[in-house]
Amino acid sequence: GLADLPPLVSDSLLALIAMVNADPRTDKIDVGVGVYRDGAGRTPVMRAVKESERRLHEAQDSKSYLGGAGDRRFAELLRPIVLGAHAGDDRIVGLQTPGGCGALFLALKLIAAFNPQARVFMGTPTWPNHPPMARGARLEIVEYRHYDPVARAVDFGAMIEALESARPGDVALLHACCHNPTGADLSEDQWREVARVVAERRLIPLIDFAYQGFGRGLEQDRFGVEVLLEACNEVLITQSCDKNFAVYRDRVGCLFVKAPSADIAKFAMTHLLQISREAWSMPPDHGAAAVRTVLDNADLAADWRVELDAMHGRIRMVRERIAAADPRLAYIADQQGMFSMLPLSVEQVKRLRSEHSIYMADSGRANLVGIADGDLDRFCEAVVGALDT
Ligand code: PLP
Ligand code: TYF
Repeated sequence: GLADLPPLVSDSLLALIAMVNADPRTDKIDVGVGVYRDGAGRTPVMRAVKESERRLHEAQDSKSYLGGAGDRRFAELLRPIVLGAHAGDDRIVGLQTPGGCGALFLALKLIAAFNPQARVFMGTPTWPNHPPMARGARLEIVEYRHYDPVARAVDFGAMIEALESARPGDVALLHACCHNPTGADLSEDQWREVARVVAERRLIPLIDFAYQGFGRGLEQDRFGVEVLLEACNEVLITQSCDKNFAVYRDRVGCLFVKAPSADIAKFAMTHLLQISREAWSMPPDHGAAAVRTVLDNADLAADWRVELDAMHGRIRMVRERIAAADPRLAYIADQQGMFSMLPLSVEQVKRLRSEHSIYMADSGRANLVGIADGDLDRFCEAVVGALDT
């Protein structure tokens, strides 16, 4: 019966949300779960999204089913943003998914359907949902070290060594930008080298692209995607709009699959629709329709870019401020996206919670842009104090 179910460890990031909410203190600093916050500490609905929702509400005259691929125009409008120079390549097919998680689910299941022997190479540490999702697709995982905690940068030697040991058909799971949890991204030369090894070893790149626009900028952040599309015949890209359109709970994402030919790409799409039919049948519409409406209207698209660039600017500002607080934190200015690992022990992390109501993951991962402007000095002082004890 149900009592025979094995015990589980809960998602530690989601458990942290509950812990923050349960703390009655009013001076809490939440650098736990990864959501963007503005200088006032809010996660607002973006202006262009708000306006597109208004227009949708006015114009929408039906909520009838759209079909398994969801909003096709949504996926089409994302192509130039996500695929850049490869947007017109008819060997690449895309479909709407429930968030980046839905795209990852489909991608891993698709891989398992054509090659159950494929192993998924993952740099550690990685996003805590990656391993269970790969295991859920019954794929074996091979770990290597992504992050060198002493150099506070990518352990590129370990990465290349791991990829060179992979068998043809194995999967290289890569973070396109804004590595979660370390903030340590590949340089352009390193991307070129990864693409060379992945192509030479005939591996399949699975690129998780959840934070486009939060790293170096919208166009710069797809550098790795473009280089791998240039080098490889088979590429999977799991995209999320949840961060860069701030529509988190609406679950907006897209999976792009590049096949060796347009015919094979179309055939792969029939399998993607079969896998999604077994899970959710059709993705939820509203968030993707809102993103589509933004991208389909020049005024809204332009305003989205302005606001996204301002969010990116705040991420850079917060990083510079924290980096300037202490030489031991200087590396934070060289990293990308919302997250970095702070050099703290679990005990120090727990003391920051109890003594300063500062909440970060046990690993020391902090969502730096979670700090409101008015809390930045207090955050820096508390972290530097913790480093000294
Ligand atoms: N991949 C990474 C690395 C993430 O951090 C996230 C965050 O949520 C996702 C995928 C999934 O995104 P979504 O919320 O759109 O499912
Ligand atoms: O890493 C994070 O904080 C974000 C949000 O199951 C998230 O990616 C965390 C856990 C989860 C889904 C999203």
